[in-house]
Amino acid sequence: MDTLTHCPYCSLQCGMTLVREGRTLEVQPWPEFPVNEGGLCRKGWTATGLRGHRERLTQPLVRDRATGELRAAGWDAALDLVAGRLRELQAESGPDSVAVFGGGGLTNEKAYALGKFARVALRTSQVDYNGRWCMSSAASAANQAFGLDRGLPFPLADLEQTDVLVLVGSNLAETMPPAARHLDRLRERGGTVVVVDPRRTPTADRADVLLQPVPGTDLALALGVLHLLDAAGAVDTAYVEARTTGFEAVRELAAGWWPERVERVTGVPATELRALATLLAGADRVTVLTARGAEQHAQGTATVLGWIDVALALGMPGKPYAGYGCLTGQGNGQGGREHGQKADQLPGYRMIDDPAARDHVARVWGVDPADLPGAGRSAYELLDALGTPGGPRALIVHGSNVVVSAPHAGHVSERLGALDLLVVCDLVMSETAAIADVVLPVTQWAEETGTMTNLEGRVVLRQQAVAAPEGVRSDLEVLAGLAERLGSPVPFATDPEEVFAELGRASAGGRADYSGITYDRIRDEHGVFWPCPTGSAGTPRMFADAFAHTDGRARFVAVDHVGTAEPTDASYPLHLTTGRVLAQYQSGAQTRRVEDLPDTGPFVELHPMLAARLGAVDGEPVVVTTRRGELKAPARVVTTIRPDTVFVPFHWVGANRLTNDALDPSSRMPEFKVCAAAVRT
Ligand SMILES: Nc1nc2c(c(=O)[nH]1)N[C@H]1C(S)=C(S)[C@@H](COP(=O)(O)OP(=O)(O)OC[C@H]3O[C@@H](n4cnc5c(=O)[nH]c(N)nc54)[C@H](O)[C@@H]3O)O[C@H]1N2
Ligand SMILES: Nc1nc2c(c(=O)[nH]1)N[C@H]1C(S)=C(S)[C@@H](COP(=O)(O)OP(=O)(O)OC[C@H]3O[C@@H](n4cnc5c(=O)[nH]c(N)nc54)[C@H](O)[C@@H]3O)O[C@H]1N2
Ligand code: SF4
Ligand SMILES: [Mo]
Repeated sequence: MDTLTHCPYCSLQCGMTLVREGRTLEVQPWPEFPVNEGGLCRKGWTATGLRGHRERLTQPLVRDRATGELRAAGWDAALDLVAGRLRELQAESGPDSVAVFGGGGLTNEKAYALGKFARVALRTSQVDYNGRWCMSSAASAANQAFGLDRGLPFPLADLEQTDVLVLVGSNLAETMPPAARHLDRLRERGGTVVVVDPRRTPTADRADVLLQPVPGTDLALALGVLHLLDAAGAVDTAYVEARTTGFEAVRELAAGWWPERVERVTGVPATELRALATLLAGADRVTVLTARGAEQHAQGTATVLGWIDVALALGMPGKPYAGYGCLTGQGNGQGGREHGQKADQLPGYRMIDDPAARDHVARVWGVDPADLPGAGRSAYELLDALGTPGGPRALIVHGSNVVVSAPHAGHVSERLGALDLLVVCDLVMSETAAIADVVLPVTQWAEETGTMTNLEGRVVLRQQAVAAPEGVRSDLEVLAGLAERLGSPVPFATDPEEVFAELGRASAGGRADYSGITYDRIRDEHGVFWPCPTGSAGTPRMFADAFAHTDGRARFVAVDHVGTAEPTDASYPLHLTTGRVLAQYQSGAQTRRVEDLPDTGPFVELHPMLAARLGAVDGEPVVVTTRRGELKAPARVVTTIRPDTVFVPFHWVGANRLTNDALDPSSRMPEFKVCAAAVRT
């Protein structure tokens, strides 16, 4: 039996065929699916490695108060217990004493059901998700600049037809390997790829130009580019006039960022900056893409806005094979932020404080709009408030392993410890599940059906290929079971296709309108791009004629570089940055358990010059300290990193004990990508 489906991991959502023979399940290519054309990365090829894994959770577990151990329990007993405790806590401390935490890896159906569950069954405002840590700064910037946020406003393959591609803080050769084909094809066509990254990554190895700035200085770099473009008369004034507002303020600001000043701040030689500006000024089609390297900063939104300003000054957004895009990250990083698991949002990318949005969604849900709570706390602020006076006393987690992946993780673990009740729904005993009071085992990707929205805004269908192990329920069933026990005024559907149809109705008329999309259409068309109102063909390319602001114009936003939240000093003289390696995914809860993927543990990348000064030896342990914690891990001495910067991957416990919880004022994204650190042997 062959099933066409998509990978369980990143936002590329590579198509794959799952071939079932007897009890075995094998990953095979799906060559016709256009996004990856049959290619997969190592994680995709080994994705069935968690099936039948000995550490797979297959029964609910409840912590025994006397012994402190987790003990197996029946589903009814576990759900009764959870619902009973939630009711008690809410009776004592009000609806907001219960919080819900979701994930950008959840299907659209789950993300939708989770948001509805929080607002309708729990009537809590306290719901948010790990997408705050992922692309929220790019989302916030795109909403400000274009009036709408869809990661890539064009199909990924369009990259091949651009002339200059600038990747700011993306290591896509390791984080979405099949996408790197487009860089090669673009270069074969004579185009140029520019990478901006403090490390010479495998992506930089496939590029023509590498700029290696000090972490956290990308905005200064963007302002420097704008300065030079303006000075050279390379601003597309006709476009600026016809399609944008706000350029003058940006021009004034950029005037103060002459190349030598940019060099002092970013460490990028003025000659390299000039060469980049010349390259951009001479190109017909320029595409700028940002990823986490540019975004995961306390000034992440401003940084993305700075690069959008560059794209707008060149007249690119809306032009074919050019413009700005963000490479989203999690499997459903895009859809996960559209359907209501975000603190300030209702389905269809509607805002929860908009009366018309509340009316529309309440009608679909069959409740009174007045009963819907308002906006709640953002992800980190929510975790930070757990167990504090006035903060949530219970937390339900679906699809995130915050003990490993949250910034300032030592503090987050303390807050989790202060809860009256922690419920974690997961497939495996993640580090977060391991400290929960109740663990509920859920189905994994090949065992269930649901839609995901990939980095292009293409809605794809993951189809069930095998039966779930006995004793395991889907997230939709868990939510429905809890909702019923909590006395929800309306029932919750458990059939994904039915939930998707309801989501479509709830999203109708919203910015992310899915109402014209059906499972059958997705099957027939290799995915459907939103916005897709009923009767629409879908929208692969956006902004050709107008941007989504009511006046149809894009906004230049003047944003100045202020620097990182925690500058280096004598005690912490180095920049610490964090990120990914090819073979592991996120908190590693899934991939560390896949036998065929190398599990190296954390390591500390540093430059030979720094290593020599510290007496650090390749392969021998070093200790990284920050104001928040310390990590001992083997040194990896590499010439590819800046000598003033160290890099630690975050797939294992440890990196986030070090990271800073400073937040971007608008997206509330934490500054994962830079803090001040010291290293010793
Ligand atoms: N193998 C693998 N692939 C993944 C994932 C995974 O965990 N593993 N996760 C998925 C998810 S959720 C996401 S969000 C994406 C992330 O995809 P990427 O954004 O490509 O991944 P990162 O490694 O977090 O960061 C990218 C680069 O930013 C650089 N960087 C660090 N600081 C700065 C800075 O201040 N400025 C600039 N310009 N660059 C900087 C790092 O050196 C790194 O090479 O990957 C997705 N794909
Ligand atoms: N230092 C540092 N920290 C970072 C980052 C960084 O670059 N540096 N990147 C940040 C980014 S971009 C991201 S996206 C986050 C990600 O970090 P997390 O939010 O921790 O993401 P995952 O590791 O994917 O966690 C998903 C968990 O849910 C489980 N799971 C998977 N599918 C399902 C499902 O369908 N239902 C349920 N109930 N559970 C499921 C998995 O087994 C796993 O335990 O990390 C952030 N943390
Ligand atoms: S690139 Fe992403 S979606 Fe594709 S196989 Fe690898 S992890 Fe899966
Ligand atoms: Mo992410």
